[in-house]
Amino acid sequence: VASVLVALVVVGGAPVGSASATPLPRLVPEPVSVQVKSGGYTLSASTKIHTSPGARGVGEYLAGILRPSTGYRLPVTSAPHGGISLVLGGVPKAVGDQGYQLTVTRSGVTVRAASTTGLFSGVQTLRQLLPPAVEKRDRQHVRWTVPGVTITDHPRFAHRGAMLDVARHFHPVAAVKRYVDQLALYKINYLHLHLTDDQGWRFQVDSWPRLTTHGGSTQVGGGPGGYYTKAQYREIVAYAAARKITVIPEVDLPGHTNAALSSYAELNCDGVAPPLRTDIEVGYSSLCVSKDVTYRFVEDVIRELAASTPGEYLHIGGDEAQATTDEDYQTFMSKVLPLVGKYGKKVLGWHEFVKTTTDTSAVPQYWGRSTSNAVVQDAAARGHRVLMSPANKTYLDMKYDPTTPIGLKWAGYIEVKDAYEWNPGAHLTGVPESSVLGVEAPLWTETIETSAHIDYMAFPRLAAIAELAWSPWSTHDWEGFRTRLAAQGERWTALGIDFYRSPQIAWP
Ligand code: TNX
Repeated sequence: VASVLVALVVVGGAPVGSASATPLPRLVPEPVSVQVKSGGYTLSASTKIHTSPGARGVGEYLAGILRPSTGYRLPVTSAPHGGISLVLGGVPKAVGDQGYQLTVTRSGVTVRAASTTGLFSGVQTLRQLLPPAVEKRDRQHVRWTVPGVTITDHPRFAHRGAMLDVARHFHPVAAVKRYVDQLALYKINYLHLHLTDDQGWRFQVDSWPRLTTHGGSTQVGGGPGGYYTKAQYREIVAYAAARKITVIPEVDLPGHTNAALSSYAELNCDGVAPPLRTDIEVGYSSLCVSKDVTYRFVEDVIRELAASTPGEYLHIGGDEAQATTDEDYQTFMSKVLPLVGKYGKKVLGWHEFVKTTTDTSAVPQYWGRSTSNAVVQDAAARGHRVLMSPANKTYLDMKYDPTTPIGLKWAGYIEVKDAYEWNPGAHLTGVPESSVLGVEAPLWTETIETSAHIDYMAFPRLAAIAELAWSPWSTHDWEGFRTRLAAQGERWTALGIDFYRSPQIAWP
């Protein structure tokens, strides 16, 4: 009689049971616990996707991934049966709001979670358990077997983010959606859009129309730029929401505002509008802190942006305000931060702004290179949560090495191992894990012009940051990560992502 249980291996602790004939699934981010069993479920032309009431959207999303490559109909039904089941409820408390359990036996696949967000994360794991060819958009002749596993999983940090700078180079709606789809695969749940900067204003503001018609009309290098209409912005927000990703809009203030200053002469202290800028200098522009019109302008922008934002955060920038005196910066922030609250939102900002507030709901985003920072440490001690984006670890616009054809290098070269080998919960002196809200990987776009550029800079490093943000620190292991990342490469190829083939990884 053949042994039913071939192997039982628990990832994240010591291996249990006999050495496995079944390879461990190569997942990113690594789940909290994976048990490999014998057997497995093979999809067929008659497989159905059963969903609990309220989870139909997740079922349709899964079907949308599976149908083109499998060629199966995969109807989404509410009648319980074998096949694939997405079930709300019946999970232990430890799985929490965002976690899930996934069980695969010969008769089917069951994902259980307390929320559709948890089910969606489970669906991403299920996707990665299928052969990489599942990502292709035309029919593949492959045996679609999901290995027998029991997975229990939940995130280390509630906030797992990526930022895209659409100001330096404008990235059209389709490019943003493509990035959103890629983020979803790695369980990232926030997309921060850097909507305004010296070179361009990309969010339509009805009360100040020249911000986009003039301020959005160019970009770094002098190309035509562009902007999102309110309807297009809504489309991005809805597309992200359908993938359980919340958009965080950023309006960078009071520096990084040349596009606005160029659009409206009255916003300048001297009443003269400067020309549009298409170079990559920073630190030369500032709103006029002493003028009343500045605060009417900022309030109009915040009101319209908040009305387009279902999420809880507005990002007010606040970085590199070298053209604003310390006193003016303090004055400006003390007037502007309460406006965010007035329109029902919480403040996120680049970390330096946090010295201007005692409101502990405001979140500083740490972007420095040092492992100690007095402003952020003091903020954590006062009770602020911190979003971690250390530039020398998480900045996806940094070159991998001196040969990288695009990207910047002011924060150093960042190879895959550099992006992976740090601990967000212990990186900054005086900022313990309990003070860390999460991790975000920013992608500034001074040199990033196209989706192909985004793909090349984000992959593989985005996967490293996503794992740091999701997986328990106890599973952190460079050798294991390298192996699992190599398998992701096949998936990226199937998705048409032309990623950086880091020599640190043994790509197949
Ligand atoms: C610094 S990081 C900036 C951005 C640049 C970026 C380029 C931060 C808050 N500000 O204005 O685009 O470096 O890497």
